[in-house]
Amino acid sequence: MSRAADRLRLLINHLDPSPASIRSEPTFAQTSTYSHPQRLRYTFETDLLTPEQRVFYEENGFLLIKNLVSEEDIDRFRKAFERICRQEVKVPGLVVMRDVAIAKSEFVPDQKAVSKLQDFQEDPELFRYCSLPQILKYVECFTGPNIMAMHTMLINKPPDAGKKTSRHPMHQDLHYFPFRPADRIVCSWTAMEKVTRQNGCLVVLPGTHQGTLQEHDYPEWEGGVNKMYHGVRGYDPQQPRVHLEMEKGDTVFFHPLLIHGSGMNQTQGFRKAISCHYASGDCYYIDVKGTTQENIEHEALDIAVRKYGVEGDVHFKDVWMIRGRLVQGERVSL
Ligand SMILES: O=C(O)CCC(=O)C(=O)O
Repeated sequence: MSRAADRLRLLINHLDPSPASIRSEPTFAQTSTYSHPQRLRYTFETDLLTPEQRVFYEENGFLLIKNLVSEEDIDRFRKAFERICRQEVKVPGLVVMRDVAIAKSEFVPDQKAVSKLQDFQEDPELFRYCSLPQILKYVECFTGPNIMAMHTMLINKPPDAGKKTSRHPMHQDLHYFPFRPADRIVCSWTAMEKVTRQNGCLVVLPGTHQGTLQEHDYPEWEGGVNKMYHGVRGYDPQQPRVHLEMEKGDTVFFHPLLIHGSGMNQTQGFRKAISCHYASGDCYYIDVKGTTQENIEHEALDIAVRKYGVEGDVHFKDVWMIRGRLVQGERVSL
């Protein structure tokens, strides 16, 4: 055990003299106890995370759990994805994205043309991912007992066509979200196959969740950048980074201020991952006018107007209220 974890165990034991009496059924809102022992700002005590894991997340802003989602579930998500790509099902609200390097004329209805699905909350099979009990048990450690699934994605990173467009620029997810507090938001990202540096694994800058939200914009990449792929402006590529190589079913949970992205896919295969951003049902919406998030607000509203044909009185907050689904506890204010 690390010295920090040792100190933490002592601290927790010190603050919680009768742990046995409060530690039954920790995943249920009604029975679990939530406390933030001193100096622990990002995680709750729910009896699931070890002191070492809590300290790790507090210091680094991410936590990787091996083998959390079964092969069987992942294979079912893959089949659901393929059905959507073949246009056998139509999912309300779903956004199907294609890599900027794939010209419209090359359109073929299969997964080769699809780089990402967003907003699959109306697809019962894919949305099952967001309600998996083993995922929610961890999510609860960051959000608390009321949990909303706010944003869903299945990322199908294509083999790079030589223009480096398969990269995802380094960014903070909070840039996209008009709700707070940031510490009660977490992303779960599950590898649907082995992910390596070769096929473009996630890259994170440990500890950056302790900073503030930075300005984001489209990076000036020669080969082009995918729609909505904003990156931290003035990002310094010399900063220490960690490549998260993962096996199928491994899942990483990370804070929305953690700077992260992913590299080029230099293989011939498609690198798949499924993810959900969760927020506490007690989070609240903010007005992003006059903040660095105004650029993404405009873009998101433009898309909503085109997609739903709504004009005028639609706000950034509405776009998120429509997407959000309660997966545990109560929808208090989101
Ligand atoms: O899966 C990836 O390549 C990165 C996904 C990501 O960071 C995002 O979509 O915000």
